[in-house]
Amino acid sequence: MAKRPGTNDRKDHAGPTFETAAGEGGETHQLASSPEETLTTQQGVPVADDQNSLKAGERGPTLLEDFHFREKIFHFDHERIPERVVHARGFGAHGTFTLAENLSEFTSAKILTEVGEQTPMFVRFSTVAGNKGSSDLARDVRGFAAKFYTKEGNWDIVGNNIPVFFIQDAIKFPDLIHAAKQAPDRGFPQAQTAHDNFWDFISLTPESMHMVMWIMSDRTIPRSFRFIEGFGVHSFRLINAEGKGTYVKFHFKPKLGLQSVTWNEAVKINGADPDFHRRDLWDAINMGSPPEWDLGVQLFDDEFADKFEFDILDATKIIPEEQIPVRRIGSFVLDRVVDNFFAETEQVAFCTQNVVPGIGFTNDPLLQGRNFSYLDTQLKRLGGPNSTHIPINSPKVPVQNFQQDGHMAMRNPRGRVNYEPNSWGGPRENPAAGYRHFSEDLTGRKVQARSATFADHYSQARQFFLSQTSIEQKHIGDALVFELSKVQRVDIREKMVSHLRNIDDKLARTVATGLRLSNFPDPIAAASPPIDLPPSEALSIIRRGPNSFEGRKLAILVTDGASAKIVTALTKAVEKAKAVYEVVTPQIGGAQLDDGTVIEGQQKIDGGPSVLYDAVAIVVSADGAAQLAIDKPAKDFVSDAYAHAKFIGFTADALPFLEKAGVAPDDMDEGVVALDGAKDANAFLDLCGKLRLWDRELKVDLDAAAFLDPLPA
Ligand code: HDE
Repeated sequence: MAKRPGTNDRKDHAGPTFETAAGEGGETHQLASSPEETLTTQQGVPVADDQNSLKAGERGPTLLEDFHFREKIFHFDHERIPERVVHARGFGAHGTFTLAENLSEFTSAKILTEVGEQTPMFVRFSTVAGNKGSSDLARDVRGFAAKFYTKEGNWDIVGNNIPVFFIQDAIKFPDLIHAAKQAPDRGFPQAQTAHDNFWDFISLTPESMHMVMWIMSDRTIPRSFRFIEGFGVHSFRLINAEGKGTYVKFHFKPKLGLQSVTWNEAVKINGADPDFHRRDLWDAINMGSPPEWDLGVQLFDDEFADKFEFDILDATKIIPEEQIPVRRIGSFVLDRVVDNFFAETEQVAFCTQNVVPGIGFTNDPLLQGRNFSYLDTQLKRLGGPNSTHIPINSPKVPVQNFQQDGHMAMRNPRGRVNYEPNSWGGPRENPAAGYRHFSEDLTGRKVQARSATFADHYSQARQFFLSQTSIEQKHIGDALVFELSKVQRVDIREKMVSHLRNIDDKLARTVATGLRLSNFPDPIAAASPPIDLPPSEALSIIRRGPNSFEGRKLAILVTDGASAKIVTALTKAVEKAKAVYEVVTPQIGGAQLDDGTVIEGQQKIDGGPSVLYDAVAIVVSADGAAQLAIDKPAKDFVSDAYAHAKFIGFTADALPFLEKAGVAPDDMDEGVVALDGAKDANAFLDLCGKLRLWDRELKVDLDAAAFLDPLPA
């Protein structure tokens, strides 16, 4: 396994590859020497000149007769399709799901009953609010949509990395998304919720308070797609061979554990590498460390549903894992990047209604609305009813029906018959193998109403907050203060604090202090008074931390004359920890170590700030330290790593540089460690497995004051 990212672009492209040609003169111009290499038009006509359009004289007007020029520009003009109305920015990869446990007691779906069966799949991760070109580290929910190409057709779990949602009824979705995305008059702000419209809508929507706790937590600034959970959110239904139904919630659990960055890092990563998450997944897969998740299910019946404190049809509620454990029934690995981003990641079309026999729906009003929405949106986005003809959306089983024609039809049946029943032959219904909807008794009047069982908006929000470690609670407070400080209307800030008073009074006071509210508002009247629920460990990221540096990335900052022995020791320790490293140098050409060898740099210091890494090692010579001590990006490299509570290793010669960067001997804690030899390198990597030294954050953050000492009760 290669241990260093950045040199891993695949060389095995299928399809044509071209040498680029220079302009006038053509000294570097490579010409085709065989028909296979020959550039053609879309009609297959060979092209002789792709550098100059046809003109009436060298300085004359371009002629309409130039069909190659016309076709090339025409095609370019039509390259874009509408971006997704939500989840526009995404990144996908292929993988395989393997079933480990037979669920035939609950479902007839082959993918969930044939142990050992390997099902190909495609996953698209996304942010929700930003446009296609927005930055990866926006504070936002991450979409986690999976398409399983099963033997019985395609099954999609169109999930998120948060198990609840903002709203209870799909009719509010356009309002939520309008409020979150850029304002219609000015077209900004995008890819963020820190603005008046979003918090105005939220402050008037008490049902979103549980989700607010999740989005203000570190879950919305993940370190990598590889370190996020996924949730199907709604209660779905499994249906067994006898037609019996069992409720199910789907979970994806990352094998490398959960991890997030800090907000200050997120802001800086967006500048340093707006593609941070996509690059991370691309590198991990291409370097042979493909990420894996377990597929888990929470299974329950009507008896549980009737006695559970909340309505299982309410998508603003979880079922705590302590109440119904997550059964891990199989796992999936994402081990193949796409060949073409547009063809696969952009054109993939998910739909909650893509289910296979044995898997069905419940009456969750959010799910019901989604079931309508997805097909509709694909029609707009992909331009016609034939999006299943695109390879990424095509099932890997035969498709046989009498649907025909339409834009870009690629799957065109042969023969005379295109209706059913018919006397000619062709595909027929199959009552034994075909999809059967769950047979459910339904009665009721047509009403536009919300069930009273959906009325408790604060209890699980409170449970989530109280289940966090204190540093995670601080981050929730910080995020609320940050977001509400960008809200101009004081009444909206106050209204949010009124809601927080129903969740946790210390949190409400911390936020009020952080905002310097002159008045501490009363709690908002709750439709249903909050109840106290036991905390759930599974809700905290840090409590479940992996305690391992596996899959993480170390930066080794190296100058000329640095110790070759320490660099080698570190790279070996990284390999042992199943992690990766990058060498950061003052110039990209690399650095000459004290044994005369030259080490290649993957990043120049100002292009590789420490926010891009999980831990840093400063391996420099005395001269190197003196040079770095005057360089602002080099000093930021150290001071940011320190402020972001990261583990820092250093060689003795680095001390004066560290001091200039604001890490004086007095500031050194157990997270800043000297590297003298190979043993130290191994111990340092073990320490890095803790990922952060969170206590340090309280020393270096002004907002800690509001957290430690909020308004008196
Ligand atoms: Fe979606 N959602 N959504 N959503 N959603 C879309 O479909 C919609 C909701 C989710 O990578 C759209 O293909 C409605 C919850 C993901 O391609 C659209 C409602 C959850 C993706 C749509 C919701 C999701 C989408 C836009 C409220 C988590 C990206 C483009 C009832 C469980 C899939 C598209 C991808 C995409 C509608 C709420 C997840 C417009 C009406 C809750 C991961 O159809």
